[in-house]
Amino acid sequence: MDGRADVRDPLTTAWREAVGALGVASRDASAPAGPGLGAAEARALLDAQLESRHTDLAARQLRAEGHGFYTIGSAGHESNAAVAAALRPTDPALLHYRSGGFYCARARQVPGVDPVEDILRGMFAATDEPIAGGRHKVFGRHELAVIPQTSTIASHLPRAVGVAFTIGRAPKLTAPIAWPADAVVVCSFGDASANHSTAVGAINTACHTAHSRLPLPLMFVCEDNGIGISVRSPLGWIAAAYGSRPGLRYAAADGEDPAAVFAVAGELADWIRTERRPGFLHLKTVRFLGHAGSDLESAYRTPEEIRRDYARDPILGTARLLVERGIATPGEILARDDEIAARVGGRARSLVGASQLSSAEQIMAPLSPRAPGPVAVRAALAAPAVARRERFGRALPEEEGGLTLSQAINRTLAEVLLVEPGSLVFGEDVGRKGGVYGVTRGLLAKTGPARVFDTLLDEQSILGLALGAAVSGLLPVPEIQYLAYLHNAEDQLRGEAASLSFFSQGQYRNGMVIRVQGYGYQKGFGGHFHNDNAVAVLRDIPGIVVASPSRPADGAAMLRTCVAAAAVDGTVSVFLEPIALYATADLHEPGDGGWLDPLPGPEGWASAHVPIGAPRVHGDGADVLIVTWANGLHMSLRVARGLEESSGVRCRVMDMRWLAPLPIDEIARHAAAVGRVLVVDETRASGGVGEGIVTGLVAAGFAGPIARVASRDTFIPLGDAARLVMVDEATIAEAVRKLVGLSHHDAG
Ligand SMILES: Cc1ncc(C[n+]2csc(CCOP(=O)(O)OP(=O)(O)O)c2C)c(N)n1
Ligand SMILES: [Mg+2]
Repeated sequence: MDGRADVRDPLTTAWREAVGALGVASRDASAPAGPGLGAAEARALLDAQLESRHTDLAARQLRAEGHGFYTIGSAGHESNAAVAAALRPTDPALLHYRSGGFYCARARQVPGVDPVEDILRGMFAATDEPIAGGRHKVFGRHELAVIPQTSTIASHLPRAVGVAFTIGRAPKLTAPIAWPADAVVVCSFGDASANHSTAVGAINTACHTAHSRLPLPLMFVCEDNGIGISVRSPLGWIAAAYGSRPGLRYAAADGEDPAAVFAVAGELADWIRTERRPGFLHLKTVRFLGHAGSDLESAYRTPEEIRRDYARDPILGTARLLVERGIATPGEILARDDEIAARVGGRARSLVGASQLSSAEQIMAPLSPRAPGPVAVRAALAAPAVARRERFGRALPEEEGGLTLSQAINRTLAEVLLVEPGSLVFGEDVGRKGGVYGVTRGLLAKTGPARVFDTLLDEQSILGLALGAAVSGLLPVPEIQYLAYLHNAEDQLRGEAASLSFFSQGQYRNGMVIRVQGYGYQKGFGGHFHNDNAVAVLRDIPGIVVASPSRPADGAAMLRTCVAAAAVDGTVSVFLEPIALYATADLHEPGDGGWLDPLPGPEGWASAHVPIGAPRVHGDGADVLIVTWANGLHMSLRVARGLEESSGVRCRVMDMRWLAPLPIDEIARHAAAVGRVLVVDETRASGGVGEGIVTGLVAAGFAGPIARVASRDTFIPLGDAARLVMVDEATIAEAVRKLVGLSHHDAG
């Protein structure tokens, strides 16, 4: 680490010996080093590669001494530095964990950034690391347009497609985006990762988009070292799989030949920039030093295999180029290596003991910042009266009288599209058809296809579009057609959307509102997948907001809140809509219109504002507090009326409205006032929302009786049998009676 020959690792020894053995050329040093690669650029390439290599070596050395926390490196992949050199520093980049050479090369294009410092601080989990601040070791920096990634391989590809889609869409939008109009998005990944369904889906979406003649300036870079941890990729697989995909231009280059990489990457980048179509760069590399520091490579590779790769070292390739073209002598190159080794080693040493995150509050601060005041102000903003009149025609929403939940959401989406120029509404069937349940009806016709559009049938790509649009500064409102199908794409929400602000300290945000249609009670229609009532996967995602309106007026107000929070705080909200209540008009009697709400006009939006986490209480009963939401509210209000009439039991019914964060303080306050609590949970008994409510009540010190009714731990069957496994009014009524001592069973 200090550059002395006697402590050099075999890899460094091998390439230095090979460089020492290179003959000295007599060429003119000012001659171009290759097509487009000037002498200065070639030297810069070597520097970036050496910086990356020595941070890897330093990580291993420090780990051996008990310092640092991360040893997955880029050694063998440093030819990706030439890819960075072929792009612009303003081209958004989403990088593979072995793209250290790319990162170092890009940093050279932006004054004032020291990539070695950044990478080392990441390894030490230092609080002053520029992107994640000690929360992870990632390549990321706002000044370099490098968006940080998670460790989930390939999970960044759908977002990369989304960013490219947004750049392509930008000329048709009035809202500005974060990237130059002619930017090319670059995303890199490994050869094993190329098989992940996330990668396959993202690449397919890119091809589908190009085939549809929509612009998508995106360069996929597959850094193919032929292996994924210990599993070899079949020979020739990447070329076979991606060499001739419709709409995707394929180019390949060998990492040991930096001039070729630069030329091929440059030509492909230029083509993507002009044609606005996706390209696939197959970058052939080797992997040195095993998968990570903890990986004993000799368990699955022979020493000969490992040594054979030394000849393909990209740094040796650059050295050869410099020498052959007469740009540098072997001696100069080795001296440069010593210099960079010493600098990196010195910096690494000085960072031992760098300060790390020291409190839970500090760690969590960037997770989900909330500014409720500005959110309330934003949520009350309306488009000018003329624009509204033009959009809605004869009847403004406030002039329509009582509306259903689906109508209220529809009118509010229309208002959002009017007042938030960056907002986009998209998903399967949301455009021409106007949604499976008509919730988005008319939006396409009034707003136009640039901002309201149908997507291809892939939830992962729908969320990827949202992730890309949001990180580019727009305000996506994607729709997932059914809750059951969110599971197909869950990592895009959990791993990507929810974590971006955390891993970038808010430097990158992706505020969005994901509308999801869900829950049961569709009168026996549809079976499990259209009646899915499981929300456990949403409740534990750190930082996200889960909104679930029941009444039409709340649907409107809460949607405005979520949109405003996305814009102001970068909040990621899941807006869970109860399908069974979309068209519900009545509450107690047929024709009573008890589930219709008139919507206020803009002058009433401020007073109708529903802050995140604020529940609504119906009635002031003092016998039992029923805590519920969504379909549970409709059922509980009916039960409450029935019980009051039949036995004088008076319930107070709380509609939580928000499933994350749960309004535990308010629940506990009303529980204390009433004394008995019934939780009516239409989701599953295990992992459902009720568990959180009961735990919260106990933790808050509530000592009165608590009962809970929930749906059964099963999938929902087709037909009338569905009623047998979901909470119903009879079960709710019986639970209330039991709580107040009126139960038939108790009466014996
Ligand atoms: C979704 C997912 N599954 C498994 C892993 C564990 N894992 C980390 S790297 C890796 C191999 C990746 O190989 P490749 O894509 O070829 O990249 P390379 O490390 O060779 O550059 C695996 C299985 C992961 N990070 N993410
Ligand atoms: Mg690999």
